[in-house]
Amino acid sequence: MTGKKFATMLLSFVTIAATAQNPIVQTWYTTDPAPMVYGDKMYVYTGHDEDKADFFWMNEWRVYSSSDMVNWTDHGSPIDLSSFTWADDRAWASQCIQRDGKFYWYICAHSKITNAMAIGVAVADSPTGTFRDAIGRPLADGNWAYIDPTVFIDDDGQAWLYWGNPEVYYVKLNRDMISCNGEVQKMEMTEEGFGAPATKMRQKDVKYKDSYVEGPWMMKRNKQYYLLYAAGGVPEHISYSTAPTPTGPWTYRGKIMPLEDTKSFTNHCGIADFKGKHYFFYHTGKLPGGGGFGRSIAVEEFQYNADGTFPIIHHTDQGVNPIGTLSPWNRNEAETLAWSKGLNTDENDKTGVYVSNIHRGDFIKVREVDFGKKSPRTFTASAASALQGGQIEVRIDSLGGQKLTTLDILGTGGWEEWRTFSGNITSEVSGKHDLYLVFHGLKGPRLFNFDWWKFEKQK
Ligand code: FUB
Repeated sequence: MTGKKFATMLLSFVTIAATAQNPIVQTWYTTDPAPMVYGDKMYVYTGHDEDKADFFWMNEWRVYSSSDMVNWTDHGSPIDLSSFTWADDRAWASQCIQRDGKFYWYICAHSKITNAMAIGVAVADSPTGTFRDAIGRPLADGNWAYIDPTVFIDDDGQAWLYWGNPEVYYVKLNRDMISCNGEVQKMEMTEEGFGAPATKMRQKDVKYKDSYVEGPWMMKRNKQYYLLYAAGGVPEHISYSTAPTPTGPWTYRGKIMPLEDTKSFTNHCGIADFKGKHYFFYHTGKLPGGGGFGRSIAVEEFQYNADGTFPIIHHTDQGVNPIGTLSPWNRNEAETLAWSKGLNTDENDKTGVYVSNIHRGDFIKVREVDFGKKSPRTFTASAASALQGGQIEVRIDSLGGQKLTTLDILGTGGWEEWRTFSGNITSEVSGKHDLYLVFHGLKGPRLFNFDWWKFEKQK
């Protein structure tokens, strides 16, 4: 890419930042979103495409959460391939579910036992971990079709696990969620059920309505079972089928997210209801440098049609509206953000997750920061720098908006040697604003790492 083309691309990314909420994570490429509501938060479990990948070379899974659907907190990578002694490659799609106070995270990965793909499960006491392999071996192993698990607990308490490319497999789970009740079954893939019969039954000269590919998402609504999935081959769109029971017979219902220029030839969806709204998660290739192997998760709000069918959902840059506010008086993690440019996150056992790879001109945008009636007196940030540090310029409403202060960050003697820095607020602010933390310093080197920030009120 020429320098001019890259500069133009970056400029449009910064311009989009004025309004965009999609992709919802900008610090890493994230894939295959699986939403889960727990408590007053929406969690999203994702895969992670490596930078500059030329295949789905994926090593870890990640977790994000939000209480307002616009500011997302990065909880890092609680599990990776090394969490499963039997896995050695392809940390592909996954889904987590809560039962009896424990969190079960179903994943797929390449198995070194069978040299094929396998489905595994990790368990934790909290939605963000610490997760560990629940059984030390796969739940189902030995088939290249064993990818993309989706888990679902029916109203009668029966848990079901589904997965598969290019056909759907399923099994009942025992109440413990970590063992199977019976043999793995293959779903009957009929033309009526999925728009085309199973791959080997298809006739060359027949143009089918649609076809199941991968990425199933199982859910139930008003006594009806819904199976959503990536469809149509490469490139993929999202379609769905419904059934009166969890195993069929299925009726093909049509497309949900048709083919659009998302810059990703795969798509993968997940649905969750949160605070009275319906959300559709999916992925695109729309971060700078992204594409088919550099994907990013996104979300849209939607309404079901009156008859319970899905509407057509288009991908947008705008994403969803905020459904909450953020208090500036709390300690806010730097990795809780609505938009950012140029940054990554890192983590260690002591600090947890923090914002890293900060260079001059990078920034964080935090939405819906509610100062109420009282203007703050000081701004405090925790940062660390093995070099000379830099500055955090604190602005509201836009990148060039009203400046509240400029905070000097000094060298602290190490990238994880944290110190707090405070500065006086130099102009008045009240009410709800988007907050911009803009990073300045020497052009070129990394400036500092950033762990958290807060404002303090006037006495
Ligand atoms: O992310 C790797 C693979 O790409 C997933 O398992 C598929 O669903 C597709 O999104």
